[in-house]
Amino acid sequence: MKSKIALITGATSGIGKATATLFAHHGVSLILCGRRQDRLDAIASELQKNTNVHTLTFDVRDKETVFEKIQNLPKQFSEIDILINNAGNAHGLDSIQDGNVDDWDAMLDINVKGLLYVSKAVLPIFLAKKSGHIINIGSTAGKEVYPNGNVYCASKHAVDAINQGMRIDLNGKGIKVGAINPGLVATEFSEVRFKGDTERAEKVYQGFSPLQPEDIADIIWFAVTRPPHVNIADLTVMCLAQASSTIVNKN
Ligand code: NDP
Ligand code: 8X3
Repeated sequence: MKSKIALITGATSGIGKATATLFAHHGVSLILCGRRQDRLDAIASELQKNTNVHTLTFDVRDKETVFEKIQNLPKQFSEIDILINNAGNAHGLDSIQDGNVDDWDAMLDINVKGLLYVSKAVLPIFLAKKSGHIINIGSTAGKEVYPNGNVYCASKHAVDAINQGMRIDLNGKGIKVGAINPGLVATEFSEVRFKGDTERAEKVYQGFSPLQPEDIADIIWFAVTRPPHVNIADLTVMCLAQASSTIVNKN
């Protein structure tokens, strides 16, 4: 794995940052993406102790910049082997009748269209060398809709469909495609969903032991280190206390 190059979107926090840290530990060269330049710089400076790191600062909604930056990577980083489509968030938790249309735009533009733009920019590299691995970060919300989850759940159901569609269309081209679908993971996810209401965000993970971002990073590492003929197509993971999108055993 030391000769491999991985591009990770949403590497400034949570699952993406934990994955970057684990990959760096194993010597995988990294292209780390996110909007927050200061965080990318700090993470890069830490991980550069273990591996080569290049950062790309962009909003995945900004299609021109996504293509421009990925198409103009320095030679040392241009032959990407692994794409982790992780960038995304929920915005709001409201009924369909009370939902904010700007939140809807953000979730569909980031979680669905942003994932498509990054994939479309990376795919020519994979197709040219007839190899590559795409890991799409879906969610239990992409398997089961929960109350007030409407558009976030729709965005993750779309990721589920895109994951299947990618695997079908890329079949026979040497490219692995698979989704990891986490349940509740204690990251900045709820902080973003509740727009900085830390108290409300913390409550989401109280009374039980949620997944940690490192748990998901471990599973991603497992997926990318399978033998060449093995593809993890779709994997759902929850913490012990969680049984479904709506059933969580809290103390
Ligand atoms: P975090 O909020 O901790 O991380 C989200 C990451 O996405 C950040 O690095 C953020 O970077 C990046 N991001 C968000 N919006 C954009 C944007 N417009 N352009 C570029 N990057 C963006 O949350 P998680 O680590 O939990 O989330 C990662 C993925 O995991 C998401 O797809 C989420 O839906 C999914 N997921 C999370 C679960 C959970 O319970 N936490 C469960 C199931 C799935 P920056 O702000 O610097 O741009
Ligand atoms: C994130 C998990 O249950 O908050 O996708 O939607 S959940």
